[in-house]
Amino acid sequence: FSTGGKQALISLSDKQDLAFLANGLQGLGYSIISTGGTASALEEAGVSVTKVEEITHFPEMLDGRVKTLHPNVHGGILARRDHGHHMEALNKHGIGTFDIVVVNLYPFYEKVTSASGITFEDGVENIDIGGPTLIRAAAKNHKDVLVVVDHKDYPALLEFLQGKKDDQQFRRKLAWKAFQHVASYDSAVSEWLWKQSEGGNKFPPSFTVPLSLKSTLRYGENPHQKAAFYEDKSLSLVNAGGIATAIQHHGKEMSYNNYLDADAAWNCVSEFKSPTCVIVKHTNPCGVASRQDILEAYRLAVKADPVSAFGGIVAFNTTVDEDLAKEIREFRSPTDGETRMFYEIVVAPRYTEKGLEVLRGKSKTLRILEAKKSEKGMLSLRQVGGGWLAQDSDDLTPEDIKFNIVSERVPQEDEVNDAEFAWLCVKHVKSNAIVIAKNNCMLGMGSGQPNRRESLRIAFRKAGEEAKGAALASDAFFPFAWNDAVEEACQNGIVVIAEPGGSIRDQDAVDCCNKYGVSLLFTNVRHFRH
Ligand code: 93A
Repeated sequence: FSTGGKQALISLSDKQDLAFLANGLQGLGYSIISTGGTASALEEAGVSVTKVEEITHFPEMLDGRVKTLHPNVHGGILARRDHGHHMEALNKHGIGTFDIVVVNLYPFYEKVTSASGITFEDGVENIDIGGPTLIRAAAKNHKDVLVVVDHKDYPALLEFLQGKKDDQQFRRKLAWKAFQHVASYDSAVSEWLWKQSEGGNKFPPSFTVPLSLKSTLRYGENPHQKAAFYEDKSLSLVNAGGIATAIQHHGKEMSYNNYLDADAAWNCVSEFKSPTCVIVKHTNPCGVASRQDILEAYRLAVKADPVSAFGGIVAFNTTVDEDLAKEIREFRSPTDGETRMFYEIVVAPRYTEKGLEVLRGKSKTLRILEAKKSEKGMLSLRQVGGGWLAQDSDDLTPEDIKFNIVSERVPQEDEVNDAEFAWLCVKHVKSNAIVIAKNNCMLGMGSGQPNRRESLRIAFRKAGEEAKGAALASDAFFPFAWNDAVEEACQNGIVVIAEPGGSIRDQDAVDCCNKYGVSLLFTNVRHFRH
């Protein structure tokens, strides 16, 4: 069974492009050795193949648990070609060397996360043992064995084999990728086992996030910072959506800040049920409006703060069709009635052909993203010096929250709607956050001030006269009421205030609202966003 010739071992669960690879290898003079399923697939494709059993002299055993775990296989992979006694040992036992190992693993992650579900036993059965062992062995001996784990690398492999000079860099890169592949596989297995043993607790003693490089970025937050963007492979496998998996249809490459802002805009707009437009600048929504007519929603979102909207990110939760695209292209800034609005990014769940065409015509640089809503129940991670903070993402919506009336004045139904709308907006504004809203439209917002009263004043400045009769939401409670934020809100014509409550001076806020005849709603839920 030792051919003395060039040998490739191929064992694949995902058999995409298998025939292309095998034909290529055979054309270059390689004999192919394969495990059962792969061998059958090759035979069907008309490629001659030797079954691994023929070199191990063992049938595949234990329902396939033991197929390639044999010295005749691993000796042929691991032997050091430059060590005489290694090669003598192979000779003595009649073992041939493998020059190429191509393996991808049992689809464990896809199986345990499949919508139809899977039993614990089936999960265990899908843990690949022989495959990672082949990959690790080949990657260790990469100096002489090429290891391929990704069908996208088949063309590069064939090209490399056709080339004249050997390149250790290429071999090392394949080995790096191989160990990455096995590491993320093992971390998926270990996390799954943790969840099975700890009743779904999200926070295991340690875990790995399988990140794969999506792109290097031109620079980071500032031009002197180098940067890159990584995709969480575990999330893309379960199709969890989010800005990382958005399709870019047009425009300049996404920058570091673009990703942050597009993420903020997309997460915010995704929360609304009726047709909504959100405009974001520096991760804060500066315009939000919901209308049955999405064109009107768009205009209102711009009007809320045209100066900030200029150069911002526009997000929709509905299809961008030709009419909407034209409106985005043509709409002139309400500040001077002349300048056409300019944006960095448009993000939406869908575009019509015409809609895309019109937007493409707006500018060469305008980035057009098609995104899928992020799943709920995700883990949110943030870095601090020397560590990471993990928490559940803030998934609560007004439907999950009780707006308890604590004032004498009972708000009217439309006022409660306004308060809920303001509440949904304030959740997406950096703390300290204040939002003033009416009739499904954000009129003003104050964000990021270390002093809540200052955020409130900024929100009022933006809302202007329109604040009269509007609702106000605060992401956290008011520590003071009299002569402070609550009284200021009452005096400025707000009719309903929504805040979490929980301050030792809550009664002051209630008394103050009663004095001015303003409705006060306690939500018992806080939406800090630091
Ligand atoms: O069951 S295993 O853990 N034991 C093995 O010895 C073994 N060798 C290869 N799984 C093993 N494999 C895996 O089988 C490979 O990683 C590959 O995913 C799969 C290919 O099997 P088939 O060619 O029969 O479709």
